[in-house]
Amino acid sequence: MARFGMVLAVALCLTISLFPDTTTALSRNFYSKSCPNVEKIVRNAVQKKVKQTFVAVPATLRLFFHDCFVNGCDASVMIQSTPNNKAEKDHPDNISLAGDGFDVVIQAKKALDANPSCRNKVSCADILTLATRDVVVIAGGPTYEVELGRFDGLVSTAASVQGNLPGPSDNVDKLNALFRKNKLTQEDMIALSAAHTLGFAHCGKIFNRIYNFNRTISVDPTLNKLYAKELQLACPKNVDPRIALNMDPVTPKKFDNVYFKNLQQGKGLFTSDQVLFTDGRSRPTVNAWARDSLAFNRAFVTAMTKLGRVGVKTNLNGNIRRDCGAFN
Ligand code: HEM
Ligand SMILES: *[C@@H]1O[C@H](CO)[C@@H](O)[C@H](O)[C@H]1NC(C)=O
Ligand SMILES: CC(=O)N[C@H]1CO[C@H](CO)[C@@H](O)[C@@H]1O
Repeated sequence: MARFGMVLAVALCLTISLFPDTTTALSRNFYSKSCPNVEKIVRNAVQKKVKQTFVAVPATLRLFFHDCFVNGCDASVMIQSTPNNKAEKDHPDNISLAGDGFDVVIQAKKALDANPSCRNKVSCADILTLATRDVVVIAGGPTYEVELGRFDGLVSTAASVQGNLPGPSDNVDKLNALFRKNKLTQEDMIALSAAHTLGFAHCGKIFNRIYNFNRTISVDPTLNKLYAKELQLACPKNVDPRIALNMDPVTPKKFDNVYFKNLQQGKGLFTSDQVLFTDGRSRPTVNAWARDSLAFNRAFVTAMTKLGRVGVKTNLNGNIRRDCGAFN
């Protein structure tokens, strides 16, 4: 009987290792043997890059989100297009994936590769995940342990972006549906949306809210009146749609819960931000986190950790890229 139990246990172990469950394959000490200083090396490279340009902070955070929502957190967003393959980064939705986010990962990879034991041991997907935590901390956000062990994806196509990223005019139903597809709840969605406490957006994304909302009124009535005027000044009718605006008009370089306080005052930049307050289903959460920044920080850490588990690749359907921008 004991013998049978043993055989069963061995068989179970074999099954588990042959078919790794992608949600449990991640661990905090994945590189403890192969590259024990991975966290420190990445953090130093990120800090160096951010000292050169703060833009790297929001750029990295957004890059991580776009990577995870399209084909999983597998650095597929980093792949450069080739004559034969139009990659994810060349889909029009990428327009503000600022080059500095890509460069954060490239610089951190360079620093890792300069270390003989880490050389080509750490996936680009994990580097991006670590760098994202590091930029959040630099901007004043909460720190958290990062799960590691993602492998880099073997596929990246512009076509795969279509329909997988939220748009600035989305309502709560649309946002919930997209996030649910990635096993994220409405609370996760609201917490992650607060990433818009940092960074920039382009005038072209908000023209509809400040000039021709619909056939009867020009300005979105959920916009704070004074803020709408400011936006019209910053984005006059025929301005270059590439002109950039702060997403958080109050503390644009600080990761904080002011995002939610802004929503309470009608100062959400996008429709997709403001609806979190106007829709009665999400408003209680916005109010709670506007009041309690620690509760928000906890929810953000939970949501980022779950985001980091989306579509993770294993050694069976991924690898460790030698160059984050190209397949091996
Ligand atoms: C909830 C639905 C979301 C929508 C509709 C949305 C949409 C957008 C859009 C349209 C922009 C500006 C692009 C431009 O004008 O160039 C933007 C910027 C940004 N988004 Fe989101 N986003 C969403 C969620 C998220 C999430 C979950 C994160 C990260 C966790 C995120 C991080 C950022 C950051 C940091 C920026 C600023 C980028 C920069 O300054 O380079 N967004 N987002
Ligand atoms: C325009 O928007 C306002 C405010 O949301 C709404 O009351 C009105 O019915 C809309 N008009 C049209 C023609 O869609
Ligand atoms: C940064 C980046 O890769 N931008 C590209 C986004 O997609 C547009 C349209 O396909 C390209 O023209 C940009 O070069």
